[in-house]
Amino acid sequence: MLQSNTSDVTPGEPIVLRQKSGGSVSQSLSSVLGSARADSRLSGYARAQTLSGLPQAAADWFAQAAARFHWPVRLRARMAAKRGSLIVLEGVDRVGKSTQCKRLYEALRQRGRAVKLICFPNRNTEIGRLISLYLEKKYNLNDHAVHLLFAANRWEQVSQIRNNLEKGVSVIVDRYAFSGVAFTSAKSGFTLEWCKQADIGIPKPDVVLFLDLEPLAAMKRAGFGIERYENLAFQEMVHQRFKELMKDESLNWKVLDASQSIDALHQEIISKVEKTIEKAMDEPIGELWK
Ligand code: Z5A
Ligand code: MG
Repeated sequence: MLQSNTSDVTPGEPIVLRQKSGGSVSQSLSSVLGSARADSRLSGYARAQTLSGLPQAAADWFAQAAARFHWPVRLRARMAAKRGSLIVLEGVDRVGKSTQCKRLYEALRQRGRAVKLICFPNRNTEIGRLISLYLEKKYNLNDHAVHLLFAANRWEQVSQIRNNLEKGVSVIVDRYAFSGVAFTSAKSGFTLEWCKQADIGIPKPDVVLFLDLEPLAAMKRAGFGIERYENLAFQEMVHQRFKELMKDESLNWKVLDASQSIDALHQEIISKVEKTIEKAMDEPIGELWK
């Protein structure tokens, strides 16, 4: 018989399962999962979030086993959990992406959703530090090279994003590959197609919320004009490039009016995101532009 080490489960913490009669849990699970998978993925420990990535037949088996052996309610709930959603916020500079990402993160947490917030560029990695120096105009880089660095900065977080989604955690992303393509292709000599290549295959967003505001209005907001790219003519070109990317109907673009108040925009975002989370939980994780 299986027993767990805890009467309650904190999201993200391992749950230790033991057989009362001696044999390992992985032996017991191997009859369902196949021995290699059970041993390598569980090896005596069952992470509730790992279980959420299982095929339906295995998930059903766990649900039945949980009921039969009276596993704690929250453990059962997490075993039945589905995948999280990848939610991207995009737009030209100063439209309120970071403000809305934070509001969304807090709102989803308060509603009891498992959620992570990340942003690109992630300036905390080695690649990100180089990008940051470039944006602050302290370091010059070839335009092709810096484009590839922005893409590499996303690839270095792909497994973390995927792991979170698989264990039922939704991931909010402040700028993604669309910024990469829009900003580089706004420079002369770059096509959208060339710019997309380096990001082909990263996790596909379940929704891309485009905060739409004319660059002239955005540049009147606080903080505009400090870094590289922050000038009106360039931002207008970037805005055009985003519009071209939005023609891709294989992606779930939602265009939102970013001139409205922070609260009104937040309400619109949360309602779209709740629908996305409910819908995406039963779908496989996609690969961008593949
Ligand atoms: N870049 C690239 O080239 N390639 C890539 O692959 C990627 C990025 C990922 C740095 O980005 C640069 O990198 C960026 C694109 C390029 N280039 N530029 N220029 P960043 O994300 O680090 O940039 P940032 O400094 O955070 O600015 P931002 O993201 O553009 O701003 P925002 O996040 O959209 O806005 P905010 O910080 O939330 O709000 C700005 C101000 O407006 C602030 O004072 C708010 O209080 C105010 N605000 C927000 N919402 C409202 C509303 N609704 N009404 C009135 N005022 C508001
Ligand atoms: Mg921002």
